[in-house]
This record gives sequence, C-alpha cells and structure tokens, in this order.
Amino acid sequence: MTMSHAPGDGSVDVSIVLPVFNEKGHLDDEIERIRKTMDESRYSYEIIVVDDGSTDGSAERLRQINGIRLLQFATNRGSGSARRYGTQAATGRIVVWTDVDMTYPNDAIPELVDQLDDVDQVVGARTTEEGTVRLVRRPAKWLIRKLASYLSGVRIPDLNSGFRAFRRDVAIPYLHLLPRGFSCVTTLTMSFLANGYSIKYVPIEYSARAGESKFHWWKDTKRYLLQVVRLTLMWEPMRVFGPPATILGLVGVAKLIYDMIDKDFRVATNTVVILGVAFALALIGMIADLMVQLNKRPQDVMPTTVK
Ligand SMILES: Nc1nc2c(ncn2[C@@H]2O[C@H](COP(=O)(O)OP(=O)(O)OP(=O)(O)O)[C@@H](O)[C@H]2O)c(=O)[nH]1
Ligand SMILES: [Mg+2]
Repeated sequence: MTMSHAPGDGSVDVSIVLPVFNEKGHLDDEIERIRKTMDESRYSYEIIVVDDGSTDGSAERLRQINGIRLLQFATNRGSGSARRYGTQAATGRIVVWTDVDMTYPNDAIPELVDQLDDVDQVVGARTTEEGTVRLVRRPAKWLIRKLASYLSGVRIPDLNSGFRAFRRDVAIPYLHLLPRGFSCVTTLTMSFLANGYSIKYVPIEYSARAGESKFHWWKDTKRYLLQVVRLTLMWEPMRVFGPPATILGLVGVAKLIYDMIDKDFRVATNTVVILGVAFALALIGMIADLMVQLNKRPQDVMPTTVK
C-alpha cells in the first residue's frame, strides 16, 4: 500500500477508483477479483474505494477490508463526486474507473491498461446493453451519443461507459469540471476529445447488474443531455450556435429573394425577424467562441502524448 505517498507522485502504476453506494452484496467479490487480476499482472497498483454515505452496511464492511484506501463521505454526493475525489487522491500514473456492480469485466483491467501505450485514454465500449431500464435508455443514449459525436467531431462508440483507464496527469486539469452524478464519465470523454487528447475504444462484454441500480432514468438522462450541451458550449460553442444561425440565415435570404421578386421589394416583417434572429445567433456564437479562445490555458492546447 502507498498510503504515505502524495497524490499523483507516480509511486504506483495504476490507481483503481471504485465509487460505492450501497453495494454490500458483491463488494467483496468485486474487490477480490480486481486484486487477483492485478496481483497476477505486471503492474503495481492501489485500490481506492470511495464510499458515499452507504446505508446498507457497505460502509462497515469496507472498514474491515485490508489493503484498500478507503475514503468515506458522511452524506451521499453522487458517483461523479466520488470519482473526482478518488482520482484527486490517486498516486498512480494511470487511473482506472470502473463500477462495483459486477457489470464490467474487472478481471480485464490489466489488458485495458496495456492498451494505454500510445493513447491518453482507453474506454471499454459495451457491445450489448444490459443496463437497467433498457427500453428507455437505449434510444436516449443513442441520441445523446450521436449529439456528442457531432459536437466533438469524433465518432464515439460508447459515451457513458464506466470502464476506462486514463493518464492521471492529463485528467487533472479537467477534474473540477466533473459533475456530481453519472454524467462524469461523459465529461471525462469529452474533456479529452475537446482538448486534443486521444481515446481508444476496446469492445467489452457487459453483464447483468448485481444489486440495485442507482440510475434514475429521467433525472439522470436529462443531466446527461444538459452536460453534453454544456461542455460543447464550453469548448466549441459554434457547434451549438452555428447550425441554427445558418439554417435561419438561408431561410431568411430565400424569403428576402421571394419578397423582392414576388412582392415588388416590399420586405415582409417575418423576413426581417428571421434574418435578425440568424444574425443574433451568429453574433452570440462568435462572442462565445471568442471567450473560449481568450480563456485557453497552455495545457489545453498542448497534448502531451508523443509517439
Ligand atoms: N460514490 C457513489 N457511488 C455511486 C453512487 N451511485 C452509484 N454509485 C456507484 O457507481 C457505480 C455505477 O452505478 P450504477 O447504479 O451501476 O449505474 P449505471 O452503471 O449507470 O446503471 P446500471 O445499468 O443500473 O448498472 C456503482 O459502483 C455504484 O455503486 C453515489 O451516489 N455515490
Ligand atoms: Mg452499473
């Protein structure tokens, strides 16, 4: 164990951050299978468990488990907060995020880390959707994923996979952006992509969940969507304002030509309104873009992976 080391000092290869909220039934199984596979691998590691005010006895059980770093919150703050604190406290050069609900192939963590050689983040992309409330989540996820792909300009096979390995030093400047809830995994993906860092996707199996899901389909889906739009506004605002401005602009010009030819140069009020709104949107987009450019910091424009 590396309890005495400072965060990020690279004294272990891999820090595995486990957010826990009421997972008592399979806590031991998950921690054991991670420990076993890591012991057999060539990596030194630490397991950081962030218990988030569990009320089902997970907290008491975790205190009895040796060889883990345990961070405990008195009240529930959400899995995003837990991952953020865990990553902040990590001493490893590489950080792994995964769930503690038997869904992700946690015995394949070393293989996931192996893939990190020439990229900044490796994400396990699920080939099947076994998550809770599948029928609602599948189309919602698809839509948000397509939106995020468009907004970031990169194809994203799995936007909200909770199974990933990444370089801690690259993630640190974006940790404060991670929201409290589930959309923190989406945020990490988009932070990397928007700032020029590379992500590789490897296909993984996704199993049925043990224990109870903490995902609230309406509340959390709404947050996902909002977060994707928010992050785009943060880095690429023109991708939000550009399309409506262009479409309205084209419609306005077409209408203007129609007014000129057919209505003998008597420009209709709605033509003026459409063109005015298009102009305003373009202007807001440009000002937003200017703010992004002016706020760029050195680490945002200098990806550190050199092959
Ligand atoms: N620290 C913390 N962890 C949480 C919280 N809610 C969920 N988690 C953990 O985050 C991981 C993912 O939560 P899940 O409920 O499985 O959410 P999901 O994977 O999006 O949804 P499922 O498809 O139902 O598995 C699990 O390890 C949970 O224990 C929370 O409020 N705080
Ligand atoms: Mg899960």
